[in-house]
Amino acid sequence: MSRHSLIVAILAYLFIAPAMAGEEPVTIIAKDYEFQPHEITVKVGTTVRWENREKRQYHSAWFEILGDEQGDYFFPGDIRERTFTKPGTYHYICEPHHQSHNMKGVIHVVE
Ligand SMILES: [Cu+2]
Repeated sequence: MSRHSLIVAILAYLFIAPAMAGEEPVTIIAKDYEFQPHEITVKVGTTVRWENREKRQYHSAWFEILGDEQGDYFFPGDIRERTFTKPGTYHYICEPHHQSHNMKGVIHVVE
C-alpha cells in the first residue's frame, strides 16, 4: 500500500465509517418555510430529527405514505423524530405550507 492510499484509508476510517454507521441522528432544519436540506439519503436504522428554528411559525412533517395523522404541528424550538427501518423513498410535506411555499422534503433510505 502506498503512503497516499494509506492516508486515504485512515481518513476514510476516521470520517466515513462513523457516518456510515447509521446511528447518529440526522437533523433537518425547518426555517424560512423550507426544510434544510429538503432531500437527504440515510441508512436503514437512522433517526431523522426535524427542528423548527422559526421565530414564530409552526410546521409539520407529514408522511402520508406512513399513515401519519394530519395536524401534528411543531412549534419554534420543538423537534420531531422518526426512525426509518425500511429502505425506500419517503416524501413528506408541511401541510400548511406545501402549496404556498412548496414546503416539501424527501428521505431516501438505503441499506
Ligand atoms: Cu410549514
